[in-house]
Amino acid sequence: MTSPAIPDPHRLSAATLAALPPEVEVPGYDRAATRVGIVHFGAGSFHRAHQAAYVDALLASDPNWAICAVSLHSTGVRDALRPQDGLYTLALLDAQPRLRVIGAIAEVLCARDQGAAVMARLADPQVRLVTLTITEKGYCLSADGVDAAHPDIVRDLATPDVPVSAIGWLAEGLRLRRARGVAPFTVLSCDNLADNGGRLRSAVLDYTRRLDPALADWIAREVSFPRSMVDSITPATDDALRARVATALGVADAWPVQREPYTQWVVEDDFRHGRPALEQVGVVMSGDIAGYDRAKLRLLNAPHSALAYLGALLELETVAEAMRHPVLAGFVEQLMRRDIVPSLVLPDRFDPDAYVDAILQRFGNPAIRHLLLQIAWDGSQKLPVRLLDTIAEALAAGRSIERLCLPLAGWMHFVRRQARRGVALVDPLGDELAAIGRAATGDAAHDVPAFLRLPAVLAPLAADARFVDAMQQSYAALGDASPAAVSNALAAADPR
Ligand code: CS2
Repeated sequence: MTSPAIPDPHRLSAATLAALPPEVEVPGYDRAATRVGIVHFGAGSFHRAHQAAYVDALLASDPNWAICAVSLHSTGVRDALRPQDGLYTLALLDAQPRLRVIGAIAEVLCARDQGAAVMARLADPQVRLVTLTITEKGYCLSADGVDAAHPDIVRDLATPDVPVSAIGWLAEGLRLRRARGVAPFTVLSCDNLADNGGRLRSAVLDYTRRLDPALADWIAREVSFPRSMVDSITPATDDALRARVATALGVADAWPVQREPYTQWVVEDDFRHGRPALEQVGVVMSGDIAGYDRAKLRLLNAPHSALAYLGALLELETVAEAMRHPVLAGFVEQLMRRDIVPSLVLPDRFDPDAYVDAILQRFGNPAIRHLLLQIAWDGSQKLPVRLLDTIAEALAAGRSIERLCLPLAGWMHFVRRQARRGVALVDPLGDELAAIGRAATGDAAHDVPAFLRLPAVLAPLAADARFVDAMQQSYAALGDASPAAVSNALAAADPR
């Protein structure tokens, strides 16, 4: 990474690294000797707090896997990290917080205005792995391939050599490698989607088949898309963190990140052209990760979303606060133990009770200010992958879905409340949802069907009369969605 001509003595950078106080952990390897071996799409906080921290540990023994971090659209991370030579601080939040400077990111680019540099990295034979954290919506998925009506995909299919979507970048990078006789990179999705690798593979194949069937065949034969499960609670960066880091370091860091100390990364061991020795830095390499990703999505992410919407209606601010609310915390625990665990097919030797205990403890960590409104983002994308399979399986097994429907009804009331307050939703379907929210009357028979008509959100169950009934009952049970009404509904849904 090119440093500014005169390094800022008041800013974290390669030049100021050596003078940091000894209690701040710094990269223990020679950064100048590392080489970029990974291109990562989605340079946001989760990547920098999670995968980049593993890679930082790995670089101590193998210099070949430094990261070129790419933001697809926004220039913020690049502009913050460039003057810092890619360095940033990771705060591990616990009773005794720890600070660690991460050196794994050797280059940071914004694809929108540095397309040629991104493409050069994707075509570089030294790059053997492309990882992604682009959030659920970034995949532009349809039920079994790519959403060919998505504006970014429409655009990329028309001009595939100047892509804007992650799928378009992957396809163009792989096309170039094939044309140049370079072995393909492995594509590793690190987002919270069940079968993330499989779904990304289907989307890339569907996309390339529309452009170049021979390329699609080559990708199908030659490229692996391992599945992975990622887990670490990562609250968004705020000014309090920036101030804390600046005080501890003695220099400013424009974009530190923070997470809980707990972290897990399970990766399916399917790499055709070499891979980093991830198992040496705490990654679980596994033959079958489906059990892990199901357990995590259903037992951590689904309860998180339940806390987010129901907690927001209760006028609570953070997850830890929601876990201290006697009725909400009890409800969510019952949801996990009585409704979600029974539907799970678990990996061998996986103890669901211990897993639930650990998650409840993590949610309650008082050292973390994890805003419910952050988790509430993108509900139209998150809720289906977190809750719908559990509900479908409960219906098939003849179990009650009463408690499982309450978080969904909570989301609908939340959408309505934000519309009435004039607060914009962070959601790719924000406009459609705001229109439904504004037209909502509070009457379940009127409001619920409007949400169910949205394509691709609750659509897979929208024709099931048992689901529609249960949703209307849950929505009605939440009444006017005031804190008192929500508390009553949650207490009534808890049979203890
Ligand atoms: C959260 C996740 O924001 C959210 O939707 O549920 O980001 C969650 O914190 C992580 O998946 C934990 O690994």
